[in-house]
Amino acid sequence: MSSRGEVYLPSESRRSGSHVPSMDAYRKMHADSLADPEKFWRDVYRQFHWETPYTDFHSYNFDRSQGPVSIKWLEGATTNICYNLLDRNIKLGHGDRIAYYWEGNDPDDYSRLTYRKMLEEVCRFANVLKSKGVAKGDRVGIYMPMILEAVVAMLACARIGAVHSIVFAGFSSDSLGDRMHDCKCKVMITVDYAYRGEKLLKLKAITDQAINRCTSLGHKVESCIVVKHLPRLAASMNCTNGEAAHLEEVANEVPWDDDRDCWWHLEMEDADTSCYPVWVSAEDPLFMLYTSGSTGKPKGVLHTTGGYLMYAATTFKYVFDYKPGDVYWCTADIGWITGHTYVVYGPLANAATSVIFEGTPFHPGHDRFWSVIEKYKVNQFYTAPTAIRALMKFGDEPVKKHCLRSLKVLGSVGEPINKEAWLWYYERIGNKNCSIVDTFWQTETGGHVLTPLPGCTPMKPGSATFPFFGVEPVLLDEEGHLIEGPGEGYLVFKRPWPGMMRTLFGNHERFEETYFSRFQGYYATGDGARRDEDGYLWVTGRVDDMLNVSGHLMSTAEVESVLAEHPGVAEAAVVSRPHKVKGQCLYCFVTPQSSQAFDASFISQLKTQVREKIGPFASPDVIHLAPGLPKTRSGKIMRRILRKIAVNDRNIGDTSTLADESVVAALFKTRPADV
Ligand code: 6R9
Repeated sequence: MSSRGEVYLPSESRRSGSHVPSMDAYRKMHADSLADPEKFWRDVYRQFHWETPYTDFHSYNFDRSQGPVSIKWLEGATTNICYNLLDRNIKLGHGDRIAYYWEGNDPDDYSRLTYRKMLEEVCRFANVLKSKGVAKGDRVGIYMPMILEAVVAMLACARIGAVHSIVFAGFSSDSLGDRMHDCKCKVMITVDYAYRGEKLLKLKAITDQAINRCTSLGHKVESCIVVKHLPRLAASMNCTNGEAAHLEEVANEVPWDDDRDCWWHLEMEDADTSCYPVWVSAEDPLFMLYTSGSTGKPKGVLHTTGGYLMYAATTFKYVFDYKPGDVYWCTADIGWITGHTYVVYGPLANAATSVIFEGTPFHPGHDRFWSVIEKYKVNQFYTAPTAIRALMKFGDEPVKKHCLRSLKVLGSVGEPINKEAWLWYYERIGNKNCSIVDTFWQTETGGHVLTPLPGCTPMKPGSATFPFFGVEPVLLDEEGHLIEGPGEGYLVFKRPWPGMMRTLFGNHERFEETYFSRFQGYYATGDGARRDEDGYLWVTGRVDDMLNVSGHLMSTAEVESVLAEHPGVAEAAVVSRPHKVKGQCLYCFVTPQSSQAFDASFISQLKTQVREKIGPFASPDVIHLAPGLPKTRSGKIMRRILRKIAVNDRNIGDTSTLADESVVAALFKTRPADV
């Protein structure tokens, strides 16, 4: 590859072989996809099995003044996504192909699964779900680590038309319980224990607490299916006799309710290995996935079947330039949308071979990612800027220990990637020979919406470049006027693409309010973006009260409400502050009750409370004593000023709307010494 100033051009050899060989080809395909969507997507549609064909290709309304917002693709068509991912690929002769190489937390713990074996397991588990009374449309909760059973569980749901609702296994029991209650899930699937790095996680115990919370909120989970994971982990761990005995003891201590709980392996023993797929409508729900909302309560983003299948398949193929025989690895957890679309649905729709990894980048050494790439000869690697930044800290030595020559495409997702991290990824990991795909998208978008294409798009470090096929981004100013040409504004989309969400579970009103009320006729992402002179788009980050810590999106409101629950807290306000590794971190201003001492124990109680109520990734970095908070005369907290105080920037701008200006000086005085 060569670089021209800030632009990095794909090399000649890479260009000739890629699915989209040039920018001219990209521009034509993109223009065609907008001019005649039916023609464009019909070619994709034809690759899949539809039990009945569509009658109405596509209809939508983004404009609330014209009636309810609605998005529909392939109405009249029926299909089954699990059938398309497994049975169809087996019929095409890919039965013996490896669907997943599974790599455990411990390097000695690994296995693999072919497409044929995967189908067998999925059918068996689909039958288990049926035996628990799960039927089409029922919600099934999943709270699991990155093990093959998690994928099996997802596809088993899809096979019988049930809707999976996965909660990341780093969320606390309260967060899990609230989500179970919101989606009214009938069955939960979890594991006894899991290891993350050196830490033992008691997932079944957390699930039990969550089920209790859910019951107290008025919804009863009928069954809980538990994978016995710890004993097999222990077997591969090279334990001393003493450690092994201890783990066995722990394994036997799993909390249990005989009426509700059952073991996965025992249920699977007698289950039939075939299960006829349930044909569902293209617009029937496939899954829901919670994402943070700026008012605090998480939103159950709902995705449907037909359009999502086409979009996951197409983005995977083009954005990773996947070719048969390639080995692809996405490090995202299945608890996030990236894990749904680019660990499971996209790769399997392309009969791809993937690596699925249960561990962390730091265990047993800081070279774990690079050693896994070498071990499986990974061709496409997809991870998050926060991981890249964390690994950069250890320098080049861990990288140099491994041969990374198999790599062709390097992906980034979750937050803007800073130039320094981009260059390190490009030079040290990709050896200046790989395309970097900085993919911008959201839980709501279902798949990539802004992204370079490998071997095609000249790259600029930090820019997500151009829209994917079928996507029409627009920048708007405060008043909703179009920004054409170079400029910065609100990033919105003018029309739906097939993989976009359809609604928020059980709350279409909130769906319309959140995404379609700020600008009439547009889907608002909540992000800002800049367009440069060459037409490249640069996502600048959230424009609402959301923050992105290590790629985990959360709202300031949700953290504030947890802090406010502490009896010693009178008021709390949370803002984000830039962080070298995490991208952003939580900076919390807390006004204690007059009787509450602001001491180390109080600070640690507050931090623990946030970890326990939301999850360890939400742990605040700073708790700042706030004698008062800067407010407008109407009582609104001025976060703009708090963000300045958090970075010790005294240039706070206009303060004319402040009710009490002395508050600001007081806050600068109480800044903790060590931040
Ligand atoms: C896929 C995912 C969505 C938010 C999104 C934006 C940020 C994601 C990005 C990016 C800049 C990128 N984001 N990818 N910002 N460049 N390449 O992350 O979904 O968890 O819903 O987060 O993440 O702020 O709005 P989700």
